[in-house]
Amino acid sequence: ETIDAKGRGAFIVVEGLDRSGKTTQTKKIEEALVGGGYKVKLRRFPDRTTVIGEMINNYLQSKSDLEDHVIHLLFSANRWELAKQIEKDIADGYTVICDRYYYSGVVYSAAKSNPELSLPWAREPEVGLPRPDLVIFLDLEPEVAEERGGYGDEKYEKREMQEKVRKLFHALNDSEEEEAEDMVIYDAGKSVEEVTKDVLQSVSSVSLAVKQRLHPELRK
Ligand code: FDM
Repeated sequence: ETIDAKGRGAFIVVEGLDRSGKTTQTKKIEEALVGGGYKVKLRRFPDRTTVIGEMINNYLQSKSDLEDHVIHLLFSANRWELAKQIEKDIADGYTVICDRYYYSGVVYSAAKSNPELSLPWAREPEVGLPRPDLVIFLDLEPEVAEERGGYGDEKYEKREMQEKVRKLFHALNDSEEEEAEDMVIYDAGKSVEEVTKDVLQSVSSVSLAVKQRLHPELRK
């Protein structure tokens, strides 16, 4: 008899700057959880496979130019169009590991320093989306990111932007907002193995807490 048959899965988000090893660590978390007998689904935002995702992709590759509020709302709409599916997967017992989520959404838009697009404005469209059980922020100095082979050539992969984004991630983590409660910061400047070790400590305790039904409901 399996008492966990109807238990929900955990919702885990990995956030970070470009080159911080998000994608690598997401895969490591998946491996560890699958090894521990958990059912896992991976996701990433932006999800470029939808119609909205295609518009975002064109913007990031500078094939189209969009007004700051418009692209912000498209990133948010891209989460909303997949929110029900994420809720369903979690209810079905899958642990969902997500490479970027609304923390990137808020911080990258606010980093543009458009006086008409403040951080509080940026948060508003995200209200009501499924709230993660854990957000891992992989922190990296932009200098180290550049040593790691430099950035790609998408829209935001510039030193100045990365520095602002990093400051805003820290500001969000130091704020009174609920985002701060969810976030754990790890130094992504260490070796892949060391970062994985750090990250898995948080992941294990959160997945176990969810499995033991200490947090029965997914929050919004
Ligand atoms: N990004 C990502 C945003 O500006 N807003 C968002 O809501 C999300 C999810 O898109 F520069 C930015 C962050 C990054 C770019 O992300 C593409 P990936 O992880 O490199 O695909």
